[in-house]
Amino acid sequence: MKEKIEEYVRQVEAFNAQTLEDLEGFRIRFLSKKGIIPELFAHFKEVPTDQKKETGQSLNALKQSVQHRIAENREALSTAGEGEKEQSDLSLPADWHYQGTRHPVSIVKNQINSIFKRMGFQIAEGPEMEDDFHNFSALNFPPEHPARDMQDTFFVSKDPDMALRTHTSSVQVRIMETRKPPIRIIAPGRVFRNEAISARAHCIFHQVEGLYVDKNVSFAQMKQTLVQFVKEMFGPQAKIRLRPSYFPFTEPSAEMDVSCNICKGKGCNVCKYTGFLEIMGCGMVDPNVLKACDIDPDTYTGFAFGMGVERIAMLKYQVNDLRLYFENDLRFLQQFHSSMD
Ligand code: 2NL
Repeated sequence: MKEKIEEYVRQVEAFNAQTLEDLEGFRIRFLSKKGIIPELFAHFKEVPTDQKKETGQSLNALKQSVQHRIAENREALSTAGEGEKEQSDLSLPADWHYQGTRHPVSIVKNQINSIFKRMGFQIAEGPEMEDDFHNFSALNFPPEHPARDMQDTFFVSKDPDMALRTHTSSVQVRIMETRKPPIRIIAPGRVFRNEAISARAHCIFHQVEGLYVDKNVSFAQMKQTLVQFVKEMFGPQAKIRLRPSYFPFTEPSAEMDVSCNICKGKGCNVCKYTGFLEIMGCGMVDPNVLKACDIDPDTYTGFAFGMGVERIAMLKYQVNDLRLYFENDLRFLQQFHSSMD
């Protein structure tokens, strides 16, 4: 077997196909199911024990050199003839070069940021991987809350528990821990939830959350802030509606709807004949959250809100399949333009 292998090594080294067909023939001769290499491996068990190590090594080396030769030869064949290409017609127009465009999620996120910036909110950022305290405990999630379940959250490590943040509230907790009121911030960013991907859900999405903590901050101020946001985002005709809701981190809590821009509130299949579309959650910061961040809830109050950027983009652009926002298909992305690019 030793001599046979040596002979094949010489053949492989000397081989140089001029066409892809020859190269394929070479590949079949050595590597196909009934080819030389599998056959040698099949006879390997007959090799005397004291020669097994050496023979095994040279057999593996032969196999590698065949694979290497094929790759090298294929590369040489595909670059052959490039010399001729250089003489192509220089008077032809240049190949089309695609200019990138701002992603629709970025366009909408920038627009949200800029509306709140003009109302005096600062932009805050924080880590995407969070500990249990900043993502859950400080936000008044009880120990057995279902959001802490592995089915809902991407955990990175156990003890200490680290997870990909499920909302950007964790950023606001970090700001409240380190700054004294007045605090007026928005926290835009990526968030992660362990969900099956569908037209309506994605395991990564973008959020903008807002927080205002000071003396005498009221629910009425929250409402007017959000009315102003909606009018700038959707136009001066836009109306809002607040419905009672529940979040662990706010009390009282509300869900906010905006009047449907398609049917102007008359009712259509986009708003399911209600005249309104749900766009965000909001409420007064729960005293337990302020306490967890060392802010005295008897002196200070606050309001907070959160919205999904993709959801706002879906309403604004009437593109109702969430997956399109994550596929990076240029035919989709190039349809969005913004003056804020
Ligand atoms: C939603 C609802 C909401 C908040 C987020 C918040 C943050 C802190 C304290 C209290 Cl630090 N609240 N954020 C409040 C209400 C609702 O988000 O549907 N988001 C997509």
